[in-house]
Amino acid sequence: MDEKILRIVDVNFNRAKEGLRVIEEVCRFVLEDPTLTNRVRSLKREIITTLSIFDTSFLRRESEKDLGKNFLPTPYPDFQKLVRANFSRIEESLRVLEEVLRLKNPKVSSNLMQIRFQCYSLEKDVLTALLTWEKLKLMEIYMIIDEETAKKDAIQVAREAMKGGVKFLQLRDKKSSLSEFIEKGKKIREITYQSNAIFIINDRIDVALCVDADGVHLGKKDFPIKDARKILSGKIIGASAHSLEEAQEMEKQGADYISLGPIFDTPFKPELKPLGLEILKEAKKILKVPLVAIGGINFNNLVDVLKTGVDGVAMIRNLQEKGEIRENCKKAIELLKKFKKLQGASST
Ligand code: TZP
Ligand code: MG
Repeated sequence: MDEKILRIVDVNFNRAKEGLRVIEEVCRFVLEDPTLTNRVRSLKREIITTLSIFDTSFLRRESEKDLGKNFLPTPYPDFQKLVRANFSRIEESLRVLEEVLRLKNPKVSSNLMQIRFQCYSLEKDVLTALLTWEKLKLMEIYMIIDEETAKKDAIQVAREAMKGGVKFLQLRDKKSSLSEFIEKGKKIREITYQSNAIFIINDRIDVALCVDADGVHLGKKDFPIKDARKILSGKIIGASAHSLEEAQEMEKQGADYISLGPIFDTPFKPELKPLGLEILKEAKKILKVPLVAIGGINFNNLVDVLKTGVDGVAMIRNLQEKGEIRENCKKAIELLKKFKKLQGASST
């Protein structure tokens, strides 16, 4: 085949492989997602097999003469941008290969087109997973609104929580009618959007969809996680567990995070025996998804809970019962910051 065509094939083959390697590492080490990692690998294998008939030997490479070697790379502000840029490189390379090889080998060209389309859907899934991963990082202080505890309207509670700096908020409402639940949900969605906070609806996937929440939190008796996933594509699905076995089962069903509790006594779950702190350490060892501790967590035990290595701490009463919601939220965030600072200092 024409030397010039082979050179274009060599350059774009390499570019696609390099880009896929970057995506593979993000799926493997950042998202820690074996399914996505394997999808990236198999796409790479398909490209290699498709192009293996060409002699794109390194002997043909003339890197010194390549005009691209002096292009200045722009820095990426986050993983989303890095992943997007690398998918663009891969897709552009595949498109070049497809176009150039159409001159000589239309069969290979149309195979490459199929691969490019697979790449588009992989991109969507990796970016969705990354967005969920980024949102879940905000759950360190996870506030659950409960009007009865706050003795305030949920909208007011949400406003105060945002002023207090909370970035992860759940609306739990077992008393309102469905229409009232939706109405409150819509208003809190507006408020959380303005503060770039994550908004989760408890129990109801229909309400979560209707108000465009970031996700839903489900218990064992709620909508099954696997079925919820079919309906709520791209949304966070959290699940409650009351034992290690349940936590593992919920993870297996596809939960994005697990809340485990009650860790201490709480009037919300009088029928359940408190699990204590040790179970959190065990759960951290066996779960791959983020873990949230819940039940009876207050300013006195918060640091002990954080020391177990959990990814988030969910609270109702501690943030809403006594005095100012805004002040309570600020205090919890301050404690978390101090803890992280100390932890950072001790690990260096
Ligand atoms: N699930 C397990 S414990 C709990 C829920 C909803 C209630 C937590 O409330 P509090 O006031 O933080 O103990
Ligand atoms: Mg529930």
